[in-house]
Amino acid sequence: MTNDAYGLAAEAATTLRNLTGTGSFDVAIVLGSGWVPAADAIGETVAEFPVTKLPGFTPPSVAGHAGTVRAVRTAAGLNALIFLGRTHLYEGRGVEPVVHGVRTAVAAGVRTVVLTNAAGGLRPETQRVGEPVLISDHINLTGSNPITGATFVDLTDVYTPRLRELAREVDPSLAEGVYVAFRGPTYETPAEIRMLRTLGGDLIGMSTVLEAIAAREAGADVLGVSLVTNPGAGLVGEPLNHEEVLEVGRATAARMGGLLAKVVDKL
Ligand code: 6GU
Repeated sequence: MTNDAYGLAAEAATTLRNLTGTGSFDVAIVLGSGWVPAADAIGETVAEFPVTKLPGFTPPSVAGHAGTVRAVRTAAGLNALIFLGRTHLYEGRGVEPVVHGVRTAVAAGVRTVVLTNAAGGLRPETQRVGEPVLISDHINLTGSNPITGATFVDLTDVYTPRLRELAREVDPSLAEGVYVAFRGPTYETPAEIRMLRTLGGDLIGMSTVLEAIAAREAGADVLGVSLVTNPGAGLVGEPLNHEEVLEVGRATAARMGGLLAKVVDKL
């Protein structure tokens, strides 16, 4: 057994290759809340199993997060690795389990990481519930970072411009926005939501930023897409709940699946 995070990811990648019979993967796709119903559109399933079969993975504790990993062959012949669910910082296991999937994927050959999530919309004047928004940049307010030590990773283009361009070719109606991450698990107060609008945020959630940082550290390109499932607290309407977040995903699965499949086919 290895006890450093990168060694554990390399071990998990070896197990992954053995369990899937796939020598190397090209792309990893992390499906967050609201995106799991879109999984089937991405390609033909080669193998699927609980993430806990791989060293270092913990079972997700959140409804709507299946906690499985699926190896897929896409129409264009790429080997894709799909995580149906993810570990969040608010689960209290620290930052390493949060980024272990991304590190494992990169250790298994992946050069492109697609991160999806359900997010609150901070701009209800221009955003509609059920709409996907490309992440152009992020503000990390989780209080955490997956990198320790004096490793000064450049985050100028965390969300690879070429991949955003490619996504807009697939769907020219896609808006872009800055994703703000809080640790959670509470949703924000209305005062926090007003603060985030002032700071230049467009989307608010509890995931993605740490995985994006880990992917960039490992040299992979990143595409981030949020599904706007509700407006931030106090902006309009009812108090927020997780069931509503999942319901929007079920209603929009076809569009989300089509978007992911077409983007992956252009890689
Ligand atoms: Cl409004 N806030 C956070 N932190 N996460 C969310 C959300 C809001 N809506 C969906 N996920």
